[in-house]
Amino acid sequence: MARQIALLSLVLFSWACGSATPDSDSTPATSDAAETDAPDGPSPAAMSHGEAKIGDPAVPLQRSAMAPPRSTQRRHNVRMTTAHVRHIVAPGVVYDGWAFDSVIPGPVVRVTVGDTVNFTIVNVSPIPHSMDFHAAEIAPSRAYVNVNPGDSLSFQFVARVPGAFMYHCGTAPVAAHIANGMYGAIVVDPVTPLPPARELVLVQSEFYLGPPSGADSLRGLDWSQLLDLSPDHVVFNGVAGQYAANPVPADPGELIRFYVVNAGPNRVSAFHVVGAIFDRVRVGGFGAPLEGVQTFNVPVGGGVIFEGRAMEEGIYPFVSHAFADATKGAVGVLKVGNPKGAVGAH
Ligand SMILES: [Cu+2]
Repeated sequence: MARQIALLSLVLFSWACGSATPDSDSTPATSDAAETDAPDGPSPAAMSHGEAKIGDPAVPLQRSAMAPPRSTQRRHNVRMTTAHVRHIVAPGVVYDGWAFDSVIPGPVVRVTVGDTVNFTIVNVSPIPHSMDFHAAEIAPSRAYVNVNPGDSLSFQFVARVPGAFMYHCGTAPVAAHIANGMYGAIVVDPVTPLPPARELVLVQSEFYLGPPSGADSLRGLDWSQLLDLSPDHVVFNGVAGQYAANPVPADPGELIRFYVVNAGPNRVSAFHVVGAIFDRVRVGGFGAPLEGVQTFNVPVGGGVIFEGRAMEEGIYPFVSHAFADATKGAVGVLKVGNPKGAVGAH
C-alpha cells in the first residue's frame, strides 16, 4: 500500500513538473520543455502559458500596442470628447461602454517633463463625466469637476514628473465610470531621452458583465460583481487576449520598453514576460530604476515602465502573473524574430 501511494505521488509530482505532458490543449501546460520547444512546435497555442489562443482570427485587434513617438512640442492642446459607445471586449461580447474619444482605453497622450498641457473635455454623453490626470499636480476641486451633458471644461497643467500615468473619469461612482471604460495612459518622458527601444503601451483593466440585454445582447456593468472584485474579463488595451491573437513583433536582443498602466478598477497587475527578466523597472519619478526584476506589481491607478529583452527567437507571452487574470484575458505575446510555426504579427 505504501508503495502504491509512493508511486501515485511520483506520477502526480511528474505531471506537476511537466515530465508527463498533458495531451489536451485545454489543459494548462506547465512544462519547461513545452516552453522551450514552442517556437519550433507545430502548434503555438499548445505552448506553455498559452492562456489565450495565439493567432485566433475571432479576436479583434482594437489597436496597435506601439507607443506614439516622443513629443517634440512644448505645449499640447489635448481635447477629448466623452461619449457612450459599443465596445467589443471579446468575441461575441459587446459592452455598453463609456469612453474618452470613443475608444477604450482613451488615446495615449505623450509629453515631456516641463511641457504644458492645455486640456479640454467636451461631454456629448447623456450623463456627467470628468477628467483626472495622474500626471498633473492641480486642485481637483477646480479641475476634476463634473462636466454636464452638452458642456465643456478646460484646464492647464505642467507635467513635472516623468513616468507612465493613468488618466480617468473621476465622476462618482468612480468605480463604475472606470469599469465602463473611462481611462487611458499619459506618458511623461524625462528631458534626457531614455535609450532607444521598441516601445509599447499596455493599459490593463477589467470588465464586469451584466446579463445580455436587447436584440443585440448588449452587456452592461454588473455592480455587485465589481464590488466582489470578480471580473469576467481582464484585458490589455481593451480587448481580452488581443495581443495573443495578434502578436506584437520584436527582434531578438532588442530593447523593449513597456509602459504599463493599470486602470483597474480593482485588480493589481503582476506584470511579467515569460522567458525574460527585466533589465530595469522604473516605478516612477526621478530615482534609479530597479534592476534584474522577474515580476513587478503595477498598482491599481499606477503606472510602471519595464525594460527588457527577448534574447532569442521565439514566442514570449506577457501576462499578469496573477493567473486568474491572465486566464480572463490579461495575456499577449511577443513574436520575436520569425519562429517556426508561429503566426502573423502586426
Ligand atoms: Cu465618467
